[in-house]
Amino acid sequence: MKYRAIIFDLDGVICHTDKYHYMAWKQVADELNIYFDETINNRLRGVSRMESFEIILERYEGAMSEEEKIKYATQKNDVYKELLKNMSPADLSDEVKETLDALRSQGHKLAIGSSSKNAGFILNQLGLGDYFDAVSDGNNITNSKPDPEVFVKAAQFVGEQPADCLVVEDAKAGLEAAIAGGMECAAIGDAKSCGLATWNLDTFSDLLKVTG
Ligand code: B16
Ligand code: MG
Repeated sequence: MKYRAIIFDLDGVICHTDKYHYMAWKQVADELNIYFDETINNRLRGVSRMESFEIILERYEGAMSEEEKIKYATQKNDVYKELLKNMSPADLSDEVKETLDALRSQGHKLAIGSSSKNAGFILNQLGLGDYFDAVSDGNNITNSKPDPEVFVKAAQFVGEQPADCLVVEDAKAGLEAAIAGGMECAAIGDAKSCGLATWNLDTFSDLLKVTG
C-alpha cells in the first residue's frame, strides 16, 4: 500500500461550503461598502478566517483596528454558522461516501486536514462526526496553509510518517502545505491548474486509481 493514510481537506473536497462563505462575507463587505465578488471569494479557499478578511480589506479605503477586524470576522462567522445549519447528510455525495468507504476497506487510515474552525460542526452536519480516524483543523494549529502544520499534525494524530500520507486538496495553498510537509498530494477542482500536485483527479473517485 503506497499511502498508509489519506488526509482530506474539507471545504472544496469532502463538501462545498464556498457559497455559504461567500454569502456571509458579502454581508460584511456590503456593510463596509467594499467591492466583493465570487472571483475574490475564490482567493479565500484554504485561507484562514482572518487572512480571508485581509484579502477582502485590500479594497477598503479606510483604516481598521484589530478589534474591529475581529468584530467583523466574528459577525461573518455567526452568519456562516447559521447558513451551515442548512447542511445535512444529503450534502455528502454518494461518490464521496462510497470512495471513502472503499479506501477504508482497503486499509487506509482516513483523516481531515482543514483550516476551518468549524470543521467539527460541518462533519456533524454531514453525518460524518465519528467517521474519520483523526481531525486536524483550525482549532489545533497556529499557522494556516500554506504552512504544513495542519497536515503534519494530522499525520501525527494517525501515527504515520509524512512520506506515507497522501493529501487531497482543492486549493493551491493546500498543495503547497502538503509539499512543505513532505507529503504527496492529489488536486481536485481549481487546484489542478497550478501543476503542483503528484496527481490531478478529474473526479473524487479517481482517488481509487492512485492510492494503490
Ligand atoms: P473558518 P478548508 C477553509 O477550509 C476554507 O477553504 C476557507 O475558505 C476558510 O476561510 C477557512 O477554512 C477558515 O474557515 O472561518 O470556518 O474557520 O478548505 O481548509 O477545509
Ligand atoms: Mg479547501
